[in-house]
Amino acid sequence: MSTVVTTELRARFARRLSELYGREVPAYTTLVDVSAQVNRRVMERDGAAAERLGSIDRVTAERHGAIRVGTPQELSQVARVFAALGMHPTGFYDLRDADPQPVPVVSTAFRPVDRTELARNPFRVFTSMLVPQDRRFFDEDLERRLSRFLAARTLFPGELLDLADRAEAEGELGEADAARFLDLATGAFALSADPVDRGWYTELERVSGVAADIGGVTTTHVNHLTPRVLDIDDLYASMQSLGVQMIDEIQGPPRWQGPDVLLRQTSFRALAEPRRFREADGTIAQGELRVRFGEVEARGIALTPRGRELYDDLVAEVDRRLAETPGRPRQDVGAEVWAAGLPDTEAELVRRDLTFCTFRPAERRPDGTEPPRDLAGLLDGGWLVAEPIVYEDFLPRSAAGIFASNLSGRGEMDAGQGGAPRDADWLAGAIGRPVRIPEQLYAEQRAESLARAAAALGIPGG
Ligand code: OOG
Ligand code: NI
Repeated sequence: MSTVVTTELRARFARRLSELYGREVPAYTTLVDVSAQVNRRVMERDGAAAERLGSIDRVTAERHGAIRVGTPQELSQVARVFAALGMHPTGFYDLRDADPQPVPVVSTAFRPVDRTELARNPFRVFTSMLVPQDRRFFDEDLERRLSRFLAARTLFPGELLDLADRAEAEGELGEADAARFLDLATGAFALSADPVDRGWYTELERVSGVAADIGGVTTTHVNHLTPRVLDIDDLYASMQSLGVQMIDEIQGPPRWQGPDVLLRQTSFRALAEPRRFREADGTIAQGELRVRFGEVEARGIALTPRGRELYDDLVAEVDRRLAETPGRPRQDVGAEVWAAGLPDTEAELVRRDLTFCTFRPAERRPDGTEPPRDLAGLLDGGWLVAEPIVYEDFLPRSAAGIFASNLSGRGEMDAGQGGAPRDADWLAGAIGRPVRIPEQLYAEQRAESLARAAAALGIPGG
């Protein structure tokens, strides 16, 4: 009997989720179509350079999803489903103190971690977990009722989790089990027709729209699915000319003359979707909620810790200048600050240890001489070629911005300490799985490539 291995399960799941979301949110299909048009335009315009950060096949198929859960138990169940798909918790994002708008969640991303798997299918899911214990958002009484509500619901059926555990342990499932697993996994993220308790939802909404979306209902759902584009400025303009209202800004780095780094994202506003409500008197009424939206992203080169520090300084500088001269578009100030603060070529970014890359021996090397022993010499002398590593992760400020731009009210929040410390180690303990650190993964890839290249050039010890 034929089997379906992890990579294929992930690719099929990504397709199934995309079909589901396209049926549920038709505007998503428009976004995917426009993204494909933009990518075709960039391929025609830039030729081979367009594929510098990933083959057009990878980029066209590439999506990230976003989901939201309520408890560490739910998160560890989600982790089992994603492990079956070869997706592992990577990165930790605390959005509770995000500037300018805090959100009562901590997040991680489930994604493939090695380069071959990413190249085969890079599907990832930004996954947020509510923190009802945080006193800036929830008082003791609300925390107690919220926790009781969350503890009483089941997001993932036992059969799904059993199949997930088997797929993780064996690295594959038989065709029939794979089909069943994919039905159940996709179904777990479909929008439920169950009525929403109006009073409870509204009470949570006063604290935060995200708290209501997570803890105000008995199920979970995919919040958005994000295609990747090669030119997000073109995408933004194209969507607007189709009459789709986009959020005010593209989040992340500005458009500038240098190579794309990290991640630029934008979204269209959440759309009203019909939902059923249970009113205080027990009757069921039709209503609507606006929680699900469309997002699109352009991925750039991963920054080293040094590059990230510089990036954070540039962001702070842009904020400072905007505070001094309000009214100027962030994009303009950003481009100006970036041009002054960052080298604008890939080679110079690598030389200054600001971006991550892998190294391979050049096809045509200098002959008759010994290779130098230092990296700069090897690059300058034409012995080694650097290839950029694409950023596979997320940005907390952009994530909070994406959350915030799609909330109707600001919610109520107390100042001061929340009293619920959370970090990557806490998360790892809570779900019983290691949480990978993105910069470490990139650094390992670089080190491995360097060791291989050194061996190929006959340099001892790397
Ligand atoms: C997640 C918002 C963040 C991203 O790509 O940064 C996000 C959510 O709305 O659940 O999706
Ligand atoms: Ni997203």
